Amino acid sequence: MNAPATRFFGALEPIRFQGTDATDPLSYRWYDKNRVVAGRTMAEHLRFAVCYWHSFCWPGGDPFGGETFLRPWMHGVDPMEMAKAKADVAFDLFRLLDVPFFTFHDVDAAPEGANLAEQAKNVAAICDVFEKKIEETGVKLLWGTANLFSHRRYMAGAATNPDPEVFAYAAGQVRIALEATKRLGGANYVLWGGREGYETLLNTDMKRELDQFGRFLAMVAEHKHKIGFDGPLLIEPKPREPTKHQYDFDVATVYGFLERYDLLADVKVNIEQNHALLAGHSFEHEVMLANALGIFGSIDINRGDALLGWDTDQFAMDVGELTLVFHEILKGGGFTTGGMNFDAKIRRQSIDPADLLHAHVGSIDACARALLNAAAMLEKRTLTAPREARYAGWDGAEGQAILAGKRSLAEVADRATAEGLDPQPRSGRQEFLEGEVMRSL
Ligand code: XLS
Ligand code: NI
Ligand code: NI
Repeated sequence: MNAPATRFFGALEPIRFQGTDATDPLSYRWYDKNRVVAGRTMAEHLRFAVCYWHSFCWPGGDPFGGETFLRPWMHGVDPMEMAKAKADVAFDLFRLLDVPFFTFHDVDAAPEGANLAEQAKNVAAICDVFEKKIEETGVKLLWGTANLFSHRRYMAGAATNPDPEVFAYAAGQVRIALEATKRLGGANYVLWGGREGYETLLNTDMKRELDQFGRFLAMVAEHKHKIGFDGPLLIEPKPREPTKHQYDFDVATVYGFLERYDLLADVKVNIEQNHALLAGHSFEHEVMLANALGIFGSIDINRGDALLGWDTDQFAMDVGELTLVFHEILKGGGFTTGGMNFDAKIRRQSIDPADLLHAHVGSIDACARALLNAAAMLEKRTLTAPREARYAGWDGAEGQAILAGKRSLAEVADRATAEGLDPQPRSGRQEFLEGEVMRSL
């Protein structure tokens, strides 16, 4: 590794699995990448990715104060040289954490162009750098994306902007980012509609905006096929922030949108814990629903704060919650192209390079513990057996006939009347199940 990267994290060796007796805080106690759990290695199950934006681009500011991190690669004069220095540090972190993937927005990695031609040139130059580093390190791209929310041109949205010229600029930016993702062998392409929503209905035509958004995604899907990009497009639901209302509100809303605009064949969802909470759902709710609807794609792993109503994007450390999430992920068959992207940021006071390491190491181990717990619960059928028993009536001949559409309302009602049905309520056994989960952690 070259000099600036080595200077930033010091002369550390990659973090290794050392077992639960280890005392070194920079070791994995549970994440043993080669350990086989439920038919796959932990690395194959978890498919961890480090995100570029929070870990290397965010300077530690908040609405009340500026940067606290003072990263050397944010304080140079030549933007392209700074981008290259940032890439050195980023790939050094990937190496130290021994994670298989990374993710980035176009403007995280490359200096933002003053126009689309310059944007294409800058992204291509960073792709040259990334291509070499991917080749050298074996770290792969989980997904790429375009930032269609930070620049002031996007203040009223990108695809949903009232000005079609903004739509056109966004199309230009997505084409560049999608083609870069393909060039770098990315497994998916993500679209988070950060400002695809509204601040006030007083100036908004929702029907137009939804039609624009649907058309935009259809164009992205067409282009994906045209260039032969194999991975799915992933929409990342979020109900608000920065807009008051975002159209990709939650998994259920996104499903309805994809169905209406005939996009289900090409688009799945990238679910984020903090976004689920903002929408009034639990993380496992969003995963279970995406599996039920057949649109589960990938995870942005982080956590919100129960006392704060915004997207705090903290590193996920709650093994109990993660166990329930992994239970649903494994039950659905696990990841295919998706993975666990650390869309999480260290706190404003976590100013040491080591804080970036501790954040990822802790969260990686939390996910590994959750995976082990979830696999054991599935093996013992801790939740699946009681769930199946609860719905067993539906597996009988009459239940199946109803579901298959072989009974009318009148036929069902006539039978219920003739047989004098008097069904008795049964316990939902919630506390028993909560105890079972607790005993599995
Ligand atoms: C913001 C989103 C964003 C996406 C990528 O809340 O989580 O970081 O993951 O654009
Ligand atoms: Ni995210
Ligand atoms: Ni987020």
